[in-house]
Amino acid sequence: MTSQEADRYGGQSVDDAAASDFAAEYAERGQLLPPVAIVIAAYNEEAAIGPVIEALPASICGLATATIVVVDGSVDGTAKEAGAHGALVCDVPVNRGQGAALRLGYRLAREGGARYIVTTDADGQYDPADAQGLLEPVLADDADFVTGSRTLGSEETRDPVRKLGVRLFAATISLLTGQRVTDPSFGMRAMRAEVTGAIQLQQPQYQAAELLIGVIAGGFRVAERPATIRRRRVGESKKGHNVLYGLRFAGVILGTWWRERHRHQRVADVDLNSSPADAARRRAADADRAAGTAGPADASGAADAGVADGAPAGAAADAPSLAALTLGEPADLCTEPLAPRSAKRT
Ligand SMILES: Nc1nc2c(ncn2[C@@H]2O[C@H](COP(=O)(O)OP(=O)(O)OP(=O)(O)O)[C@@H](O)[C@H]2O)c(=O)[nH]1
Ligand SMILES: [Mg+2]
Repeated sequence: MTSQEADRYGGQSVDDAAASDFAAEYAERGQLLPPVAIVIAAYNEEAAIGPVIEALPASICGLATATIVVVDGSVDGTAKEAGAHGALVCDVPVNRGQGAALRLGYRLAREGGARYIVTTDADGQYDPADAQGLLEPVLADDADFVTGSRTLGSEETRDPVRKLGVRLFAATISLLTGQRVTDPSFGMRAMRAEVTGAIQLQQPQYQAAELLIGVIAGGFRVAERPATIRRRRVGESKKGHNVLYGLRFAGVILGTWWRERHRHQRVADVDLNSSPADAARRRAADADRAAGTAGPADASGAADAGVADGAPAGAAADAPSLAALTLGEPADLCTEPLAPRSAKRT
């Protein structure tokens, strides 16, 4: 991938420069993170970010937390406020979007040695108390990725279009992937940190569906737990109104599904065209590599490319629903993937 293409797919050079500034600014504090990193993307959230950070728990399920806030191109005092309230702040000079900011935050979390990542938003819509219920299944090794669900929990909005949109997109993703999903756009989630380095994340803004379909496609164990979403009380949505939001979200669902389908198909084709002995050797090598690379440090290498490949070659055959739907993706976007610990789904 050329550097121009890398920038088009989300800005590897921007990520690298920001990560290097972050490392220089925080030194050991950024390199020796506690087990749980809470990652927040924030854009012009000066009035909201402080109370959000203050309300976050110092530990979740007994594990200490650190908060990483990725601000990009904000024109207000978001970065300063976040820092003043104790977060580690990565202040990127250009605005790229929530997806790019989260991807960078995941990378910083992995490179700092965090074992688990929890995401939330800067606008106070999510209840910090829900984080525990999301992390528990990951710690219990029942899931690799747990998203909150307003459909299983509660929501304050009375906007019928929003409500319908969430249910429609949930049904679409469930149908396309074979994994039952009830809320594909919930911003509070918990996951094993390395999962974020093992999937391809190239959406600059609307990452939620790409992340969710990516982890399902990667054969990771996905679960949902009831959670709450409130109305935004401070500031306004950065993502446009319902119709625009809906159209873009739909585009990401279909685009990601198509991409992952192609990828799995290509892996399946390689297996079909190999002799059984070659295919077995390749799978054994994949398994060995996965066993040896299933740590945060290695996973970060994939994300360093700005786009990471989440469809572990050896996992294609282990991801039944996606094996049926897969088709391909440009080779230059691929990096050595990380295999899921199991294809079991919850
Ligand atoms: N760093 C960064 N963060 C962003 C950007 N756009 C949105 N965000 C953050 O992403 C989070 C979600 O953005 P919102 O605008 O609330 O979007 P949403 O919650 O998906 O949708 P709403 O229901 O309309 O609020 C907030 O913390 C925003 O500050 C961006 O361009 N850069
Ligand atoms: Mg919001």
